[in-house]
Amino acid sequence: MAMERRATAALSVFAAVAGMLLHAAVAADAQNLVFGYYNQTCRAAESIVFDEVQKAWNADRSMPASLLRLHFHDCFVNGCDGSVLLEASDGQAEKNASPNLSLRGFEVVDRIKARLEATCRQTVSCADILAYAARDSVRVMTGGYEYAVPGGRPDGTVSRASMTGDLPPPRQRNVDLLAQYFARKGLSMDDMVVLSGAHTLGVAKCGTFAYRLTSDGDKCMSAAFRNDLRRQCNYKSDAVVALDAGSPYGFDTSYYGNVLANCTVLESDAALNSPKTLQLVTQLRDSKALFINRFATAMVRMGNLRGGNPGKVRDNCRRVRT
Ligand code: HEM
Ligand SMILES: *[C@@H]1O[C@H](CO)[C@@H](O)[C@H](O)[C@H]1NC(C)=O
Ligand SMILES: *[C@@H]1O[C@H](CO)[C@@H](O)[C@H](O)[C@H]1NC(C)=O
Ligand SMILES: CC(=O)N[C@H]1CO[C@H](CO)[C@@H](O)[C@@H]1O
Repeated sequence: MAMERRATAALSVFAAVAGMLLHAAVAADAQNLVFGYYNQTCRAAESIVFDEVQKAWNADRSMPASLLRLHFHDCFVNGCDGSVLLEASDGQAEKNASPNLSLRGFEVVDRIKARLEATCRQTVSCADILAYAARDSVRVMTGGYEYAVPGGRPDGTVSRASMTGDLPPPRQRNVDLLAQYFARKGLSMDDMVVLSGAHTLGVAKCGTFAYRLTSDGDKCMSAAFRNDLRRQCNYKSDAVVALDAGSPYGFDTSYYGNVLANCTVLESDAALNSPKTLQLVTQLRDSKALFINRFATAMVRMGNLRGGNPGKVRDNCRRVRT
C-alpha cells in the first residue's frame, strides 16, 4: 500500500515535469480559420459534405462515429491537415500505424471529395472536409444540432506512421499523463473530458482492451460490466463492443454515467473517474445541453490545430498534389 502510494507520487512528479517540458517545446500552434470560408469559391461545399454524411449514416449507422474519430486523429498528428487520409508508397503513412487500428470512413471522404471536385475543382481541402464531416456526424446523430465550423485548412504533404505517438494511449489510467497529450496540442484537461464524450458513439476492438478482462484486479471496471465484455468478446480480439453500451447510436451523456459507474471499455476513459475531473464529468452527465455546447466549442478548438507541412488542396484525398 505504502509502496503503491510512493510509486503514484513519483509518477505524478514525473508527469508534471514531463508536462512542463513538452508544453514548452511543442505546444501546438492554432491557425486563423474563417467561417463561411467557401462562400465565394464553392458555395455548396458545406451542404455537399452534409448530404454525403447523411447518406452514409442512412446506409450505416456506425459511420458518424468513424468520421468523428478521423478528424481527431487528423488533428492530433501534425495538425488538422488531412494527413490521416494520405497513403504512402512504403506503407508507412499515419493510417498504417497501430493507434489507428480500425480507422474507417475513407470511402465516405472519397465520395465527398469526388462530388466537390466535380462542383469546384481543387478548392475544398481534405482537412476541411474532415472538420465539416465531424460536425455533420454530430448533426445527424443529434437529429439536427449544428455548430459553425471555420474553414481554410491547407492540406498537408506529409503523413508518417512514426508521428502517431502524439495520439493519447488507451492503456493509461493516470489522468495527468493523459492530459499531457492534450496540453501538447494547447488543449486543457477540461477539453479532454469534453472531447472524450465522443466515446458515446462507436466501438472498440476486443484486442484493444482484452488485458482488462483477464483478472479481477482492475478495480476501475465493475464486475458485472467485465463479465458482459467477456461474453461479447469471447476471446476474439477482432470482435467489437460498443464504447457506450447503453446507447451506442445516441449522442448523449450516458458515456459520463459509464465513467462514474466504472463501466468504460477503455482504461483511458476510466481515468476520468478521478478527483480532478469528477466535477466536470458529473456536470456533463447531468446536462445534455451543456455537453453538446461544450463539445462543439472544444471541437472547434481542436479543429484549429495547424499542420506543419502545408501544401496544395488535393484533388484526391489519398494523394498529395504536386
Ligand atoms: C484520451 C483520449 C482518447 C483515447 C485514449 C482514445 C482511444 C480510442 C480507442 C482505443 C478507440 C477504439 C479503437 C479500437 O479498438 O478499434 C477509440 C474509438 C473512438 N474514439 Fe477515441 N480516444 C480518445 C479520444 C477521442 C476523441 C477526442 C475523439 C473525438 C473527438 C474520439 C473519438 C472516438 C470515436 C468516435 C471512436 C469510435 C470509432 C468507431 O466506432 O469507428 N476519441 N478511441
Ligand atoms: C459567409 O456567409 C455567412 C452567412 O451569410 C457569413 O456569416 C460569413 O461571414 C461569410 N464568410 C465569408 C468568409 O464571406
Ligand atoms: C470505481 O472505481 C474506483 C476505483 O478506481 C472506486 O474507488 C469506486 O468506488 C468505483 N465506483 C463504483 C461506482 O463502483
Ligand atoms: C485504415 C488503415 O490503413 N488501417 C491500418 C492501421 O494500421 C495497421 C497496422 O498496424 C494496418 O494493418 C491497417 O491497415
